[in-house]
Amino acid sequence: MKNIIFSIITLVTVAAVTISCNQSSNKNSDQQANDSTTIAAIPELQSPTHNDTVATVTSTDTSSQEAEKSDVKQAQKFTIAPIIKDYLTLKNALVSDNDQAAANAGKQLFTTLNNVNMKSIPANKHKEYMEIAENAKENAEHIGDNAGKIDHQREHLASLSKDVSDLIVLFGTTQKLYQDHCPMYNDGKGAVWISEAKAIKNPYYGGKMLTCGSVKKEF
Ligand SMILES: [Cu+2]
Repeated sequence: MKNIIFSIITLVTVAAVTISCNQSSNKNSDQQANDSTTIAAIPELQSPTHNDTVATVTSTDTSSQEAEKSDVKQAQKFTIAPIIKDYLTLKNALVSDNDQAAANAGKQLFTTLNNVNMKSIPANKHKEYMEIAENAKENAEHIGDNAGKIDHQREHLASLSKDVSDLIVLFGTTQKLYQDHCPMYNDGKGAVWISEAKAIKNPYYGGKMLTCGSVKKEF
């Protein structure tokens, strides 16, 4: 295995040096510095090949490596789609001034967030995801517990919508989504929400001011 990688590195290094040499036959100290930069970058460049080789060679190997491979698969599969789905149900319940449906959707969203397998999230996004998800869970829980208090549910929607926006920025979305803005909510401080449709339907005022607001961003 090491020999194979070493051979590949050697080949690539030779290729890199050859390219440098073609550019100029004068191998001065600057160029030597360039060459060492190329070499330093090689392990990273080689990693996809390395992984492929490992996967082939160890297909009959230990269960820990099998687990590692399935983690990689899960990481590729992670999507915020189930979170978005529950959020949109909640948001639409508040558009319809339906506090009970909002509470049910809040509970569902809380469960969905709790069921996220952290192993499925790429390691470099763990910390940021955790911070957003903790806040989102608290908002979802309060919305779930406050049927009969729609104004309080809407206060939590304002905070939850920021969390969902952050998740979209962090993980992307395959579904077309809009970030809308209501300038009046919270004593004129304003609030955003995420919508699946371009037409404005304001979840902060519902039937009282259904079309108040505008599209700020498209995802
Ligand atoms: Cu609350």
